[in-house]
Amino acid sequence: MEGVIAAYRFVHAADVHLDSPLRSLALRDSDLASLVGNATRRAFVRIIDLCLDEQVDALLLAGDIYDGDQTSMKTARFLSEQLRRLSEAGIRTFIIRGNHDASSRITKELVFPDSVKVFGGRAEVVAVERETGDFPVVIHGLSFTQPQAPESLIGKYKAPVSDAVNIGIMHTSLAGAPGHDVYAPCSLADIQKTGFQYWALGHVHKRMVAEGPCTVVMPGIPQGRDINEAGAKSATLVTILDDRTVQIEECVTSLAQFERIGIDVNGIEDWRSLVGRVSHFLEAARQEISSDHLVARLHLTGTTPLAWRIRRDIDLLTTEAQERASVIGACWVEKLETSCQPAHAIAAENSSDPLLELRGLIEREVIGADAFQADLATAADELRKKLPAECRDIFGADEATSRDNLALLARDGMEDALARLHADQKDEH
Ligand SMILES: [Mn+2]
Repeated sequence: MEGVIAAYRFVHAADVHLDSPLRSLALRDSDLASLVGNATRRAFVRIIDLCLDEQVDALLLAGDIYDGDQTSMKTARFLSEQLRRLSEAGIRTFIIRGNHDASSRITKELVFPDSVKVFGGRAEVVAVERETGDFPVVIHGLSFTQPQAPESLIGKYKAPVSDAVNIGIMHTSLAGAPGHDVYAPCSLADIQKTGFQYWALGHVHKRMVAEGPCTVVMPGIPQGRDINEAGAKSATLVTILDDRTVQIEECVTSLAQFERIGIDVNGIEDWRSLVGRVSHFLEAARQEISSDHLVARLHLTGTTPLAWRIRRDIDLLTTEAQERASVIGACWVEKLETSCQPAHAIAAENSSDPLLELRGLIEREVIGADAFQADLATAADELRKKLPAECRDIFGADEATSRDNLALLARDGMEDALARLHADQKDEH
């Protein structure tokens, strides 16, 4: 159309981690395992579908398409097929590599359609083809070739092209994010000072958006892989309007979303009502989510005379919750936890119940004792040595967190043991 300046539109995604292996041992249910196992691919298909539906100009992938050196040729072929769908629709793809792609040899061998630009180890700026009269758009990219990048990469990018809309793609841990390796660290302020209009970031799996003269987006992983990547996950649809202002829209891509659900069972006295309450919370959570499937971790709290039984029969309650979930549909329970307290434990300080006395004794004399703490730390160290490198933060990444978590585990162990003793005591009567 004459006289009308065309907007520039693209989808920005990152950290697809295609075919990432299942990380949760809790996913023992084979149907759930296959759902979550295929979800990274299906989320990626959704990203491609979004590009096609919205007829965008390009797809920007800001690193970690693959999950690491285990990537198979099958995964690479899947990626190539999907990108060909874009190519056939005249949509370009711009890719940088992330720390997880660096160790994958296949990325380097695979031949993509011509419409796909994979940035190399030197910063480059690519001018996008536009109609005469449209504002010029350039895309800056850089793939760091090593799995570690201890220094900021911002300085390596080229200066903004004057008069053009400058879009940068970068893989970075920003100022640091818990659970993520430090990678090309830099501050948000430094990024905003570059004079670019949009920065397409990747690496941190949690979404972050900063708007202003320079829009900076970390879209997060498009499909969570375990409870630590909970919530709906997305890609970002970006429109640069004819006046060059940037508009963003979050588009959900996750097929299944992990959620922690706290369930207050305070005052519930019979098993049937308990299952009813759990089912009610599951159904409400299922209604609320924006992904197709809910994968729930349930945590029961409150004071109830069922506290002992919940703890002792947690496997049965988990199975009941899973059955309710399957009736609700597209709903799964990956784990059920309890921190419920028995009603009388609080009131009966001077009770003659030997188990309550024992509980008080353990709490007062054992759990807090230095000797016990030391034994616990030694046992944890022994266990940690036997674990693969990626699991060594199992009790926490630093000493204080680790100590707190071990204390929680010790308390949990005490409750488990008491629940068993309580059940045996009942059986004798
Ligand atoms: Mn990364």
